[in-house]
Amino acid sequence: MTVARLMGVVNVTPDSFSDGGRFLAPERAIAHARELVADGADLLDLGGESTRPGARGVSAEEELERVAPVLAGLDGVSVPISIDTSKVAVAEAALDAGAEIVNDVTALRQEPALAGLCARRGCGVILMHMQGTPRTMQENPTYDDVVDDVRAFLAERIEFAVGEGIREGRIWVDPGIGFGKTVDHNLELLRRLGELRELGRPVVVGTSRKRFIGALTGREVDERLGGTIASNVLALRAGADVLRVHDVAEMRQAALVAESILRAAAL
Ligand code: HH2
Repeated sequence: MTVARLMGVVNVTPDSFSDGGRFLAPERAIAHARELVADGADLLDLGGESTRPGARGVSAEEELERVAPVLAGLDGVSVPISIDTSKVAVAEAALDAGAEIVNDVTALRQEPALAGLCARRGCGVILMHMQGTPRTMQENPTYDDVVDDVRAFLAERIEFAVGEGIREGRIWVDPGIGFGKTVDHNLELLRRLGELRELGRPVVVGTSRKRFIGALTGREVDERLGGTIASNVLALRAGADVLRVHDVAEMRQAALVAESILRAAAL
């Protein structure tokens, strides 16, 4: 059994759904990122654009202005940094500044040239499923079978990425919890997460503090830690490889205990 890695979220945005504005000042984002590493993050995901439902897009210049000083301040940090962007200009500057992974919630569709950049740089690439765009994705998401549809989409995006020269071994996939999905779609994807492993690539999952947890519990965004941990522990059991979370210390403890139990069961 593999041990899931924890990806700590660092949002340098004024409007992220769970922590918007808290870490917009570079020094606060840098301090927070270092705290996440001390708490046990195996990698960091740094984002300068919110993708929450209804979010407005930002220009590459604005996005870069937000993330560049944070990347500079994290020079030499002990874990790999992923840049959460769909833009070539932002990804390129971030890779120049030491990022090692590009996390694209549009799976190389918004700017297909991002594929060529990732191929040339040999960086890691996260391909995430989203139906629609952040502005429209929650209007009326529909699927024949959400798991089959997401798996087929990711298979097609892997093929595209490999066709553009990205080594298959550098690709991770993500079902995009909350991106063009109803509560039931999210639950079905988490219940059947193991089916995404058939793609043969590591599976990343991001449930942290998301709206479906609020819908199930009636809790506000800063009160969803219990639901976040439950969903991630079950994702871990289903074979998730990377858990993208805001609350690294609590998730590290939960994962350690869950994995110890599962490992004993596997002996
Ligand atoms: N979720 C968010 C952003 N990026 N990337 C991947 N690979 N998977 C996810 O589930 C995912 C993601 C949304 O969460 P957050 O960053 O907390 O909020 P916002 O987009 O509002 O900044």
